[in-house]
Amino acid sequence: MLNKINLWKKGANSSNLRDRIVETKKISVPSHIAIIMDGNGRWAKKRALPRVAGHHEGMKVVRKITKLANELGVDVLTLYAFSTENWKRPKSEVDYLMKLPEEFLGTFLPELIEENVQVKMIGHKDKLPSFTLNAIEKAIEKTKNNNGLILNFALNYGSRVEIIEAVKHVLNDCKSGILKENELTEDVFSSYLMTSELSDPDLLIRTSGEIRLSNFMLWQLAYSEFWFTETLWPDFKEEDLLDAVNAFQNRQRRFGGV
Ligand code: V07
Repeated sequence: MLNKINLWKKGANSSNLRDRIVETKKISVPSHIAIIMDGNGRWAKKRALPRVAGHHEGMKVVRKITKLANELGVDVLTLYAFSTENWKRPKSEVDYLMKLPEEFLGTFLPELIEENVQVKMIGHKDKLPSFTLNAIEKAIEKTKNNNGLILNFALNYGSRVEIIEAVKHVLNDCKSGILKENELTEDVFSSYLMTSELSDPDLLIRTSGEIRLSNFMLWQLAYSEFWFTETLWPDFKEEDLLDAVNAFQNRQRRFGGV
């Protein structure tokens, strides 16, 4: 079965894609997939388009990949949409990026509700413009009772700040006696992070050929499998997600058995 998965040809047609989905679902699928969606600007530059055209194209890929992850039975899909470092980009680009959550949800929220997807967010809400935050909070509220895929957007997220804030919170709880020093375990510390309700990612995907974490989920990715591709995010296809999941499944088979 795994050999078959490895033999799928490039340039698959749609019936081939359906077959691959069926085969992939026969083996355990990662419960939590996290993706650093990189290469949108480069995609646009290659086409002599403004960078924001790449972000817009990337947004459509988010929809496609969410659908497939849900279909595969993935429990959590965390997408790094905007880092705390991204504020340093030109104002016009930041302004455009801040409009994408509203546009995405304006177009796709009815479908997400229909597909039983639950929208969540990690990151600091304070710096986000109110129209961005309102759109996201409305989506979180409208999908809070759904129990399909959790679509978790990391927005204005930075992992070191997340860890520092968790440490401060731990110190406070120790001072006030809610927590004893010797009760602080890895699991307890995890419960102080923004991802407290989520399992750690099993698989991290980063597109566009960069081999680094860029301050993304440093604590949570301690035991995750990493999968990197040269493919730019706007070019990322369903087949690429299946390649990543199949690679994860092959590694589990080889190293997980003991
Ligand atoms: C953004 C598109 C994907 C490529 C990476 C950068 C650009 C979807 C969202 C989003 C966020 C929250 C939400 C619903 C949708 C988004 C930003 C950028 C800032 F509740 N795509 N996308 N947000 N890009």
